[in-house]
Amino acid sequence: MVEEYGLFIGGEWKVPPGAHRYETRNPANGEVLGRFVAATPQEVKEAVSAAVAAFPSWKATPAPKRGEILLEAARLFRQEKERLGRLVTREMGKILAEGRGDVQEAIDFVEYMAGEGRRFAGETVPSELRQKFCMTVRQPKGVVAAVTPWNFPVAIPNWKIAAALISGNSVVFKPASNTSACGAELVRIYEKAGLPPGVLNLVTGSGGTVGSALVDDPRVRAISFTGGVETGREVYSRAATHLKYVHLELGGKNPQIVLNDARQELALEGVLFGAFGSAGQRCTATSRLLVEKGIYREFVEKLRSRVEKLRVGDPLDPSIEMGPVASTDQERKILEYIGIGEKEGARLLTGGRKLEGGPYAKGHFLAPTLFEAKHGQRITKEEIFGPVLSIIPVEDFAEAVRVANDVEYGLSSSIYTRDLDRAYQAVDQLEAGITYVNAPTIGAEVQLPFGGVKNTGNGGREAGSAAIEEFTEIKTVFIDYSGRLQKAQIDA
Ligand code: UN1
Repeated sequence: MVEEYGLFIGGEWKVPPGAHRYETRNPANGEVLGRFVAATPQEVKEAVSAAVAAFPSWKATPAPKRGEILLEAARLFRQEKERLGRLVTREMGKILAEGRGDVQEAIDFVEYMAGEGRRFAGETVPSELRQKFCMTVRQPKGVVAAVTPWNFPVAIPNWKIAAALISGNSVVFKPASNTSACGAELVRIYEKAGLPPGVLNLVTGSGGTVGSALVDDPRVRAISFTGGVETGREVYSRAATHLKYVHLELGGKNPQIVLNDARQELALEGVLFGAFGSAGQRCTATSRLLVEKGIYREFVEKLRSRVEKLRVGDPLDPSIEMGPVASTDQERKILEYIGIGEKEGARLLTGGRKLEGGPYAKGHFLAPTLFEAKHGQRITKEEIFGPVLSIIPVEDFAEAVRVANDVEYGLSSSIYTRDLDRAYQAVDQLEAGITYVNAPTIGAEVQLPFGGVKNTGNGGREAGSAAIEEFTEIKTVFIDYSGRLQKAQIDA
């Protein structure tokens, strides 16, 4: 039975008469998972109106009380972890352990934000005048739009929604269209947790229609967007007309550096997990491996033999290590990049093709792919977002850093070495928002800021201590209890 979902506007699930419908499908076997409303610009306006109406009373709700609702949502996410984890796997194809991990990341973050309801700190500083008190308080921005990707269909929406809600904003949420069931189920949890009507609204449909309507509606004061760099640029420039706050989390081309003195086995496990976890469909995925020449041949040979043994197949099967890629579009784009790699003369070490027949017949399965590439070839510079790793030999640490930095993105990065000096030098020199030492490029934890430099974004961070900054304005407050007019900056 295929579940039918409506839009969630002002606390009610609605299927507008004559609504145009679309479906999501399991990328492993084509099974239809849900039917959704392709919202019209008019319906997006209604959702924004509901959020506008709900805002004052949500803003006035004490932050600890908002936190109680979040804590209840976290409890429900925990209770539903298995069901939602399976849904993540069925709707976007990452293996079940990672589907559960996606939900766990949401639980971690929602709990963390619930606690923020009792902190939500400002600052107090002295005044230059007598009997005058100075402080800052945090206030919500207003109506915010959360526009989210399909690769973490439960975790990433929660990074945005939970942080926006604890800060007192009302939210209009647009999930990626191919993971709309995860989006809708997540909204049901907030509804069940007792969120007042209109505080969180769901509009499903395409970025072109629904996303655009949100970006262009002047009542939406902030947009938090995770997705591709081209869309990000368009969101940013269109929102600029209204001087909206825009948070962007875009691509990555994340390197793992392996120096001669690295623990090789550890570095091997790291790159396997970083490059082929979620079939390489993470912004943080390892897409370049830079190996120092002393161990290059040996390391690459070991890696090739490990990659050839990776078990690809039904992501619900616990023995499987890599599932399908998420959609027809993904499959097409990744195969296109594999073609580009071959044409540009990169050496295909393994993979490089679609898996067909038998258990693969109805799904978007690709063989995990290794290229020996030269820095500068397109596959070493552009984001592929799939199970394709470019391996690049480097002379030494200095060249590794130079190559690592010579791309337009700067999200995550990793170095494997036992040399403490080198490790710290990497922390200093790698142009990335995140650097791991002796750990893969993936696996960020929610209590730390997440984001990147260069074309990965526009300077913001989400999660961690940055989460509240993303969704609040600072109000500066002066309280003069002297009973006379005191003049700052004016000589007495
Ligand atoms: C993303 O790929 O967009 O660090 C987010 C990680 C995860 C989050 C990734 N915790 O890989």
